[in-house]
Amino acid sequence: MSRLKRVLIVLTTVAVVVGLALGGGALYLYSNAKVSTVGSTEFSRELAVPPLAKSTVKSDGTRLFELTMRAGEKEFRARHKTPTWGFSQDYLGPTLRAKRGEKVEVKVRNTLGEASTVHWHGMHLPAKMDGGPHQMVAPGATWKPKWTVDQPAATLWYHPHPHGRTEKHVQRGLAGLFLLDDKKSQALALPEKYGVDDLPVIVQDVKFDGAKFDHGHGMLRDTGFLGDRAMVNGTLDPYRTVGDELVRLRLLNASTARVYAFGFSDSREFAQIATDGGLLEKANRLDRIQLSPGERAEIVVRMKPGERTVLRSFPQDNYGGAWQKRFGGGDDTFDVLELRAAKKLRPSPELLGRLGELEVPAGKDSVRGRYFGLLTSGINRKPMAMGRIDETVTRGTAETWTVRNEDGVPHNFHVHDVQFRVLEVNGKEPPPELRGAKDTVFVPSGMTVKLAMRFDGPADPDTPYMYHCHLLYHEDLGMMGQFVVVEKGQKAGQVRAPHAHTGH
Ligand SMILES: [Cu+2]
Repeated sequence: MSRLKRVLIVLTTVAVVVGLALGGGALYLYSNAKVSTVGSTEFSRELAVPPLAKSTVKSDGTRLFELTMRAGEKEFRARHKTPTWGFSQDYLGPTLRAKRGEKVEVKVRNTLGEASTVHWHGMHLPAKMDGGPHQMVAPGATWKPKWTVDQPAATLWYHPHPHGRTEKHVQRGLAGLFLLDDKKSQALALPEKYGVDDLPVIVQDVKFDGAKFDHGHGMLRDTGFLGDRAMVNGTLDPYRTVGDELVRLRLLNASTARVYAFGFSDSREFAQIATDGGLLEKANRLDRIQLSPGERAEIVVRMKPGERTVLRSFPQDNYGGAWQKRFGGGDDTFDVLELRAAKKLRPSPELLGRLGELEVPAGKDSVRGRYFGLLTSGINRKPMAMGRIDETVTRGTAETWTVRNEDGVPHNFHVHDVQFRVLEVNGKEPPPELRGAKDTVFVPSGMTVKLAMRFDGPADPDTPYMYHCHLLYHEDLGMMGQFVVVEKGQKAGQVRAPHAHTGH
């Protein structure tokens, strides 16, 4: 045998062995990346319901809330004390609640060892009050944003938004609900007894390493952190006993990267009554609803006396190719919350007729269009820069924004200050579950959505609002841009370097 031949045989053998090892490794990672908690969830703890935040009314009628960002610890599992962060409690925060037309003020105190912010997700409010990365609250400082609630009844939420640190701050437990009511919503015959037949369902996926949270991303997880079990309102393996025929669930995907497709274990139908920004015009009958991080949906489910059903998240078919689907969590199944109906149920009125009126523009009065190409490396190929204003919009005008996922990875798109209408998904009319006011929309690989929104101000050329991917790892990497609202003819101003509020 010639020397060359021997060398070739050795090289080929090495290549085959390395190839098999890599292939085997990839196969091992692939098969281990799928998670299902069906059958292993015990539903052994009663679902906690976040308390309603106490408030006081000042002499000028302003409703004043107080939130303290603080460190704590919580026994999610017996005898394991997990270090956490929360708003005025160990983990998560109380539910703030206000009415349309009300003036609200929130005293936000930061007792953490590092600066953070509180963003009012879904709220229409002045840019200085938005709680984005330009409204940092230094350790020991207090920030007092105030605004007038001027939008329809909705399930909104609040969470930190420090540039580059949002994933960590939310994962440690900083999140809470902000419910809005209005006269029309209060006149409807919907389940509305908070914590009784109207349940907040804040869904997060978590992973533990001993007593601590494990926030590691794991191999090949391009979307960010994915946990191996679901938690609701800070309760693991939760069940809730309900005493009414109709139960309203206010679903919030407060996870940092995981997308859920909610439905019930027996595939029963439910009625969707609201999207991110409030009530739909009429209820949708569905058996699944997909929510990406930051999105909300209110659903109403009918219960029979004595029965049990499980809110489950099912595998998803629009989650990209086999690889993306597997490593992005699209093949996973989670048992989320067991509902246990009492032996006797209070009768609930039927859901009939019109629910809400959409206040989002229909696209016909849009004065201009803009394009946003989503790539993990940046929106329109520009990573976020705190000192750069990307877009300038005119107060009082409507626009149509086209958002396209140009990536192989799933993303979503969230716009601050406004609610938008989804005009089109891939050139077609959107599915019924997206035909409401939205502030966050899932945009899987290759998808294009057209969104219509109106910028009602107030104008502030120097303080930007954000638009970004709400998969928080992506947001932290720089999948974010800034826009200002200006008066007609006015130019964007200078964005000041971020500074932390130190006032008291
Ligand atoms: Cu993204």
